[in-house]
Amino acid sequence: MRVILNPKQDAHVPPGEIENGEVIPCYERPERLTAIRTALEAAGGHTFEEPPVCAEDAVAAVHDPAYITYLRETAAEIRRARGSTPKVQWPTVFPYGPSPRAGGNRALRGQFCFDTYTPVLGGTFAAALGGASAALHAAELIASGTAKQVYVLTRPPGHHAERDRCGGYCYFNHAALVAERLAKLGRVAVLDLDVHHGNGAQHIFYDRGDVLTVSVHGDPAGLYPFFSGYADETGIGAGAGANLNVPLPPGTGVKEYRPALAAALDAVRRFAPAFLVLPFGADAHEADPIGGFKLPTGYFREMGAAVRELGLPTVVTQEGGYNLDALGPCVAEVLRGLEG
Ligand code: SP5
Ligand code: ZN
Repeated sequence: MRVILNPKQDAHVPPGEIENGEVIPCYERPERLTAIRTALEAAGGHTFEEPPVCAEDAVAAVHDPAYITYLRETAAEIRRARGSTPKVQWPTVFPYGPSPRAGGNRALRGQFCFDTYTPVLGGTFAAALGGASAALHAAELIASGTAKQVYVLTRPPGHHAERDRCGGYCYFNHAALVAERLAKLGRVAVLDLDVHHGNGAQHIFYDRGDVLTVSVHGDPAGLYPFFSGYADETGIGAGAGANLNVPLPPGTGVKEYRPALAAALDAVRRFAPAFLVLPFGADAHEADPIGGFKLPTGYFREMGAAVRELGLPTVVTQEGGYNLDALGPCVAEVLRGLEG
C-alpha cells in the first residue's frame, strides 16, 4: 500500500501525561511510528513517501482559525522560552459559566483543550501540521484517482481533535480533513475502529448529511473520552441519522466485535458513500495497556478484509495503539486484509 508519512512526527515528544494529578510516562510516543514502519517494511509490499507541507488554510477546512493560531503561537512562544520557563504548557482551568470568555494564554490553554493528556510543546504545531499534510496528500491521491487505498502513517493521532479543541493526544483531525476534502466529490463515510470513540469527526460532521460518521468503541460509560460515544447520539438537522455509535463492553473479544463491525459496515453500505475514511487504532488489541478489549493480532486481518468488502476508495489514518510489540503487527494485518 502507499504509505504517507508525517515528516515531522518526532518534533512532538511530550515529557509525560497527567493522570489523576500525577505525571506518568506517555503512552503516545515517537517509537510508535517507528514500530509500525518497521513492521510494514518487514511485511513488504508497502511504499513510503513524505508529503509536501500544507498551508495552514488547508487545516482551517475543519478547524477554527483561532485554535490553529493558538497552537502556532503557543508552540512559537515555548521555543522562545529561556531559563526556568517550562518547555511545555498544560491546561489548568477549563471554560465554565454561562458566558465563558478567554483572553490570556492561561485561559486559552483550557479553552482549546479538553483534558490533561494533550500538552503543547515547541514542536507540537510543526508535528501536527506534518500530520495534516500527510492526510491531505492522501486525500488528493484518492481524489485524483491516482490511488485506491492509502495509509497515513502519522502521530500524534487525530481522531479526538474537535473543531476548536485538542484532546486524547490529538491536535489536528486527520480523518476529518480527508473526509472534508473528499466530500467535495461525493458522499463520505468515516468508520472509526480505534478502541476509543471517534468524537472529533462526530463533532465536526454532526449536522451534516453528506458525511456519515460511524464508530465502534469501548463503552464511554467506563472508557475515555467518557462524554461522547453513546448509542443515542445520532446526528442533528441535516445530519440526523448520519451518526452511528456502537459502544461495546470492556473485555470485548472477537465474538462480540465481529457482529458489531458487521452492523457498522451495514450502516456504511446503506449510506452508499463514494469514499471511505478509516481512522484505525490498534488499541483494541488484547495486549493494549489502556484499551480493555481482547482482540488477538490475527483478527486484524479479518477486520481489514471485512472493510475491503465495501469496495470503496479508502484512506486509513493511524490513530491509537500503545503496546509497542502489538502495534506494528496489527497495522500490517489490517492493511493486508484491506489489500486482499
Ligand atoms: C488516540 C487515542 O487512542 N487516544 C486515547 C487517549 C486516552 N488517554 C487516556 C489514558 C488513560 C490512562 N489511564 C491509565 C489506566 C491504565 N490501566
Ligand atoms: Zn484510542
